[in-house]
Amino acid sequence: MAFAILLAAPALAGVPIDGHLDSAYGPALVTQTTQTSSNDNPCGFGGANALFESAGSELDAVHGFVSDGVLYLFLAGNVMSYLGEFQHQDQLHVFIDSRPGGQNALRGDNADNNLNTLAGLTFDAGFTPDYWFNCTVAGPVSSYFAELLDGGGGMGYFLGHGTAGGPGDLSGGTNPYGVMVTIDDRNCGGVTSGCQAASGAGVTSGIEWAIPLAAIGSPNVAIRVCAIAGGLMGIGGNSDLSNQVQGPVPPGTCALGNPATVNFEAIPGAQWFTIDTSTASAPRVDPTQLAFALAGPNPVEGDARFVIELPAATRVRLWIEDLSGRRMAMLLDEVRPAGQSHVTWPVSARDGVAPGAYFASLRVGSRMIARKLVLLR
Ligand SMILES: [Ca+2]
Ligand SMILES: [Ca+2]
Ligand SMILES: [Ca+2]
Repeated sequence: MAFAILLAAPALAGVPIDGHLDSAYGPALVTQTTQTSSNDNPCGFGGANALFESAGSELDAVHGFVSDGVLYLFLAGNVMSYLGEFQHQDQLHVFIDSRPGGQNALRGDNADNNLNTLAGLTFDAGFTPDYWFNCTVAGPVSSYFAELLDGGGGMGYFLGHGTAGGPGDLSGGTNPYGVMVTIDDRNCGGVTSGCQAASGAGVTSGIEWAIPLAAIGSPNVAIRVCAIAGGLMGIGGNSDLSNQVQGPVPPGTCALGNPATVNFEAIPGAQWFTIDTSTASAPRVDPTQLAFALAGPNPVEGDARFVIELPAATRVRLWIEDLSGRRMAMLLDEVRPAGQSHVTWPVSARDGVAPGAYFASLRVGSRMIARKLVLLR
């Protein structure tokens, strides 16, 4: 090991965001019971691009848990990518009901980003989603977010672009809470093509999210989630929902079609599932409050100690670089909980690092803070 990292806070039960099911998720919360109306993805499809090319969409099962203020959600399956001349790219929609109020029937005046093509979609009675997360894959992963307020007009962002297959980072958008997502689109198991009974059990690749609870109103009770695969027929065209919903629609249900005509209350079963967030402590916070400092004297004679204060659990990177920008050491690159974290760069890990001035740089989402430190040895 090139250097030691000493963290005062307990280790996280978080998982890598790479589109692969991890044992930490445990058994599926809900499993698909119905074939896919959005084509089955044949094994071998996409060749060298299989990581982000799929000829169909299916939501085979959902796994999820909350750890240290982050909701980890794994949707086993695949999402149809842009296929050249067919111009058919499916979208994955994740609706989260985590607080009172919300939109049992989707309004048409939410922050746009394709959400309003779903206007009129009506959920089961009592399911009132407050947040919408969406992603597509076409080489890069693209992800969007919107708030679903009773009166419409909530916040909405393009969260950014990421990379199929991980590591879940999104860039180029507005992502104050550090939401992460990636897709491994290679699944060719799970359900087959059609509308009849099938099982989605056993699929271990798919769409993986890390959603800090602060991004969904910091709930500390069970929350409810509905995931749907939808198509966008033609560039900028009308949306068209497949029968791939979680919780699932019953066997015999084919493509749902125009969202404005879809009413889950009229479809047997619960088109939602539950995740318990009560083990998480996630105070409502201001995402702009972030602190980073050298904890001991500067110049630094022995171990260099840093303290980070996060308003919400989020991905954090901390590294050391010299004054010309050359990276000397990576001290932290993981999701950290809300509150204080302590990081040490021990003198014993500084072989080859000359005495002199360096920068310690902290990156959280789109924010970066640099602190100058002087090493005496
Ligand atoms: Ca709600
Ligand atoms: Ca399949
Ligand atoms: Ca229903």
